[in-house]
Amino acid sequence: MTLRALTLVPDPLLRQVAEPVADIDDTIRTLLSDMAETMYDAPGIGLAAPQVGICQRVIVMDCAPDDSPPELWKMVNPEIISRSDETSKLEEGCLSIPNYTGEVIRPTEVVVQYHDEAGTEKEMTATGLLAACVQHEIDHLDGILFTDYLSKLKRDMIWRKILKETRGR
Ligand code: GNR
Ligand code: NI
Repeated sequence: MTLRALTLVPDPLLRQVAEPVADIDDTIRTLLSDMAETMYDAPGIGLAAPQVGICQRVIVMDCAPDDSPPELWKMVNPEIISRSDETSKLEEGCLSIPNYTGEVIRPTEVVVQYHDEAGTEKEMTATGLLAACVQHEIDHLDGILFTDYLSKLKRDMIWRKILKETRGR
């Protein structure tokens, strides 16, 4: 297992739409393990492949509380196939946008179809933190960041600061 370098804003890679994975092979399985290691090391509760510079539709998540056993999810080509009408508001952060958070409103429950690392098609129903996380990760695959959901005022404030901090990098 290898730690991979995190892609940070304002890298344009974070705005690309990731390609579907055609073949779930050892390269993808290695990517999934490296992403899991990178997520735990950060630490974070989820990670999408574009955040390690790979524009493919691959995500990992573990939203289990620190004092319970790990619950690692590895998903290839995840797709939300249904969303609840009910919504929840949660304070989100992103490993690619260090030091900023914001409250995001999303469907409370989603059903996700995906392929596991063996290539088997599966479905999962997520609620609570896991639901917010899987939506946040799938957004990354579509070039969407949590700041896109904030008010224009908050979004402009965050991006003005980010561009100032990263000027000349
Ligand atoms: O570590 C993370 N925490 C988090 C908190 C609330 C909602 C979503 C997340 S995902 C984030 C890690 C990350 O940036 N994944 O893309
Ligand atoms: Ni993120």
